[in-house]
Amino acid sequence: MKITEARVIVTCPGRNFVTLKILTDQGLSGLGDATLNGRELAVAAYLTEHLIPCLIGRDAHQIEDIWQYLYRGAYWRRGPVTMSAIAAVDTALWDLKAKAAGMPLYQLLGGRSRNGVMVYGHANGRDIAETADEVQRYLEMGYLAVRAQTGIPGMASTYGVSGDKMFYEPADASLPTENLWSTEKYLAHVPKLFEVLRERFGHGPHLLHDVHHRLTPIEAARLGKALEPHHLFWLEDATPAENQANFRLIRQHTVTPLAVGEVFNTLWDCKLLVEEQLIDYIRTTVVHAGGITHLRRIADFAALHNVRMGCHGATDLSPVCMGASLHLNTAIPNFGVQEYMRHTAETDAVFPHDYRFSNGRLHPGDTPGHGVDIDEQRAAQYPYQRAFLPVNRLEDGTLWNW
Ligand code: KDG
Ligand code: MG
Repeated sequence: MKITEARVIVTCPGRNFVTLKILTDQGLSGLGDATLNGRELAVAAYLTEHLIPCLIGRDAHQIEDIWQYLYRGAYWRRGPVTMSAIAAVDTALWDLKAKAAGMPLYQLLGGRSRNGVMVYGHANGRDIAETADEVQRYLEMGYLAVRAQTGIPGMASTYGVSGDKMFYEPADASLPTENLWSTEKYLAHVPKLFEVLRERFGHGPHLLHDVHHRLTPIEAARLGKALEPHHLFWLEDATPAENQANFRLIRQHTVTPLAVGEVFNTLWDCKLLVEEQLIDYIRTTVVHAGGITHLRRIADFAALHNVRMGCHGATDLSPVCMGASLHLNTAIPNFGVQEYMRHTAETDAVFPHDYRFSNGRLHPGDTPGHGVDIDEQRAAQYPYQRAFLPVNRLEDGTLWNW
């Protein structure tokens, strides 16, 4: 099955998505997500200029060899732009292989290990009462796991709280918005949220929280300890993780489970965290960590160390990434949870898909491939619009982590 053509489709049905479509001499086509929020055109150019010319004429079945060719062969390894571009090629090739086999992708990855993929939704509110009502709404929709974020008194905005409850979109302006951050105000408030949630909903639902990289290691340890009575499913991105050894300090102080990795691109970014069991869930995704081929390698490595997968699934990862992720999560032994931030109706119409939500779980469907398509005519109606993620400053003006 020879690759005859590949093209990059950029579309903005409310937010930007970059999709790679690979076509073959057998008349089959495969799709891969290449979306890197706020840096979309860098990946599009990497694909068009540097990867697509190397693909034409290759055997689409040689997924591993093509992965190695694009990774080792480039000399320049790793990084979000490179790995998202490689991921798009890899995902499209797995889609093609499964279509050629006439099987849903999870069958090629080892078959079904579970009946559905537990997902968590995003509850958020301007204050604790509104967040608690939102948690209730998610539980009524059937969710078994809910992430809870709340506005902080004295802060104009914070990560994870938005006006639009179902479709949170932080890339909100054609130049970065500037937010202000106070660690003191945040640390004083967040434990109260989980106290209220446990009082109201008991210990049945899984509750999660995303710090979004804003604390230092010792502050993160303090928060983890304060949250212990409320038994979180996980505390996410408690501190930036470039220096993986920082997590030793957090781990020494708290038994609150930790999740990290949505900004990681390779196994090397998470090696120490996993090897030393400094985290409980690894959040790398199909699109930002080299596709199915590399994410499966991360999952296998994590499984050896009792770390489970908790893939990133914000709206800036397209339905193509979600479809592929659900197939992987259906097959692997060490699945934990999948984030599921719903896409808008416009996005769903551009990307018709087979996956379905029921009773707190997503089901990947059984059509051959990963089960996600693109309506190119509809996609063409939504031209690219530059959009940036915000930046964050401390109250004295110091640039901080968003
Ligand atoms: O593009 C950035 C978002 O994907 C990120 O802010 C979302 O932290 C996030 C999450 O956990 O979904
Ligand atoms: Mg996050």
